[in-house]
Amino acid sequence: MSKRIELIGAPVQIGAGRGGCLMGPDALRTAGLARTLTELGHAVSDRGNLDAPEAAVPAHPNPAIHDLERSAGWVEVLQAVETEADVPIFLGGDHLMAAGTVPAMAARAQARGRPLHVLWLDAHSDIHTLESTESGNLHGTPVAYFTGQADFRPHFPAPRATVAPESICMIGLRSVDPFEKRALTRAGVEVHDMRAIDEHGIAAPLRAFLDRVRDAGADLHVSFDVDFLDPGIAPAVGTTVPGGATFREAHLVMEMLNDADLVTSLDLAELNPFLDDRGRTAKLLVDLVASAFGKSVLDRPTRSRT
Ligand code: HAR
Ligand code: MN
Ligand code: MN
Ligand code: MN
Repeated sequence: MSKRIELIGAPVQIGAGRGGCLMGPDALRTAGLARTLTELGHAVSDRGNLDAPEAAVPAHPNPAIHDLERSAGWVEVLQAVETEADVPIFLGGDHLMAAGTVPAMAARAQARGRPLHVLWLDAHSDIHTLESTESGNLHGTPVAYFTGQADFRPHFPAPRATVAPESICMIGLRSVDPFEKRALTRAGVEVHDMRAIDEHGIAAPLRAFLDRVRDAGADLHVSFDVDFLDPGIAPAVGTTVPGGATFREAHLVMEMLNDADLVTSLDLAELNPFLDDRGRTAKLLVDLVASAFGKSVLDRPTRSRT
């Protein structure tokens, strides 16, 4: 089915521990994202890259935190995004972007009278608070922020809309700090770590979650962190963790998302082109997005609807 897709560049890089994500949106464009989606029959527009000023916010007592003013600026700018598209695709940018995109998409869903569910594909759970982060890299905090697990004010604005933790499904986790383990349990987030994927496969938990999204009549935001993938196939990320999703596991997730036809927005986060190997990670991401928007082996879904 043809969709109106809008590409929105979010070149955030101060949430990560090293530079490079700034170039993510342009690497995805260079790898042919718009052309690929157009060839699949979609109506694609490109808003270009957003920019964010530093916000005037008080310092935080946690001395590890860096770039708080610029981070707060990005959260404000991204939260304010409005779009007419069926599916905006936010081109990151490190994963701090989700502290802006998810509240923006939750507000959009709310305006349509629908809840927002979030599929979080990541090696990490990113549920640190401003108090608990030891690295001070705020890309490790968006989930705590947009679920309202912690009050980030007066450093960040209040989220425009929040997401219920039970409406989040995380797949791919394999690097979770002790504080985060407790936070995930306390909040009641659905979590499928790589151990569970090894044992049961990736299709069963995803199918169950998609059924839940459909039954809830919810919008679905997919937040795709490049480190969800195994570093052997996706080297262009600052925080590689061995044992990630394989090529076929990742494509299967995307193909199932296409078959379910529930996705209403997507983040592509943490691509660091400075670390890439002749654009191969950027190209893989474009291929994965193609699978999520209709590319299939045959001219019909391989498998019927979930
Ligand atoms: N838990 C670690 C920290 O707090 C790493 C988390 C962020 N890394 C990411 N996010 N790439 O998914 O620093
Ligand atoms: Mn992440
Ligand atoms: Mn990650
Ligand atoms: Mn940590």
